[in-house]
Amino acid sequence: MGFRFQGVDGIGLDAWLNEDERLVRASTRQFVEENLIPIIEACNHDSRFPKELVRPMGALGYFGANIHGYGCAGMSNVEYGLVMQELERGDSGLRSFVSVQSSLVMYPIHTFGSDDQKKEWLPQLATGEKLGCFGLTEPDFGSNPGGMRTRARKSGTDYVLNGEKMWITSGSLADVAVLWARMEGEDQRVCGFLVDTKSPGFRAYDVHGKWSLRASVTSGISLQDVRVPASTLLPGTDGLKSALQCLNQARYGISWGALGAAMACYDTALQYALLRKQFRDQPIASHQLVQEKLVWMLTEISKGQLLALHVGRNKDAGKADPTHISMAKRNNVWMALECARIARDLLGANGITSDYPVMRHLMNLESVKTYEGTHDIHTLILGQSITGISAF
Ligand code: TGC
Ligand code: FAD
Repeated sequence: MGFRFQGVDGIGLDAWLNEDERLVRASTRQFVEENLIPIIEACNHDSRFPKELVRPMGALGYFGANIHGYGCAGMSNVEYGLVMQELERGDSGLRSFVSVQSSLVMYPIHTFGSDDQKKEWLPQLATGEKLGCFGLTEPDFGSNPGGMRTRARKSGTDYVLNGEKMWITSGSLADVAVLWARMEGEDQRVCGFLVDTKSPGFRAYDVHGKWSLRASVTSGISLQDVRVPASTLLPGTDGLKSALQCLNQARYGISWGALGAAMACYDTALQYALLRKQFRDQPIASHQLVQEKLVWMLTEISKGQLLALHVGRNKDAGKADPTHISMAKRNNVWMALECARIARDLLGANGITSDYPVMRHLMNLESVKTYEGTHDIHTLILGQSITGISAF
């Protein structure tokens, strides 16, 4: 619409960000404005992941941004969150890609990997020279990954992997897959493996016909007698909780990312409402019902910003609590989806077209609501925390 995005700050929250945080937000916003916004509608239309942005994002330090060492940027968790916010202001698909590379591939290697694994993979993943994916979900086990059927069998000094993973972001792009499998035999623990995607028996195939996250690659992975050396086992993994620990990182990033999508929708709706005239040649922004919708959006975005910032500050202080992260993911994605629906409504018929980003965000957010723990799974996580009773 010819406007340059100025950010959304309804309660003076900018004053709570330090100079480095504002700087990283500004540079990411500029990257998104110049490189993603001009191409994203075409990518979405053509169902194309903009792979040409991978190396530039690596050069800007977005991959594993909150990891220290190994060529990573060593940002704070709040800075990392602001990067996610700005990327998802552009598109949830690009933020998804960065989330997976950072929180679901580099984080487990950094946290559970051997020194050799860290040295081999982290620098190349940080630049984007190598890409990764994270395989936890299976066709029959989404919300309940503990039921997984993928198995790892010890064979001499190797392991042999068999199973199916489904809905895997970047699956067919990846050079390395962090795959979760249950050990066969007496030790039935879930373990993580770093699998070279060129290994014989590893096959990734893309999911087509998605009406959501069209600019992101989503794949199925089939593992048929994939023989991997014992050195591919992530030695620090200790059961399903290690996989869930990775999800905390990604869910944290999503709680910021969803704010970006909400801001894009709010900003688009506000600009539109000020220009669009109906009845007595007045802008629709002059109508009370329209103002109420804008007020609702800004208030909810502000509450979501407070939540994400508080969780981020706690995370930086080493006090991240998974239930707080669940609350932030659940609330902010719900809020963003509501903002997208309201913005779509305020744009009238124009709202359904790709002339505006709103419908794309709306469709993307339907996935974001489902992945990384559905809205209702986070309700149950919080319900269990409040009552001490599991209702899964
Ligand atoms: P449960 O018995 O409750 O827990 C097993 C063990 O894990 C511990 N734990 C956690 N640890 C760290 N962080 C968390 N958030 C944790 N939640 C649980 C727990 O204390 C226990 O430890 P221990 O020592 O007793 O063994 O496990 P459960 O099988 O009953 O499941 C719990 C449940 C339902 C909450 C969990 O399975 C869950 O979160 N389900 C949702 C699945 C999900 O989020 N999948 C995401 C897949 S990845 C993805 O979607 C990527 S999208 C990427 C993108 O494009 O951005
Ligand atoms: P189900 O678990 O079958 O849930 C269906 C419905 O039932 C939901 O509404 C859910 O809330 C509800 N439900 C389930 N159990 C309960 C219960 N106990 N009580 C009440 N309601 C319940 N996974 C990965 O491992 N890696 C990835 O990179 C990845 N990327 C993804 C990308 C996209 C675009 C999408 C859509 C998904 C991705 N996922 C990935 C998978 C995602 O994590 C799962 O889709 C999600 O965990 C939900 O699982 P499901 O789709 O099998 O739904």
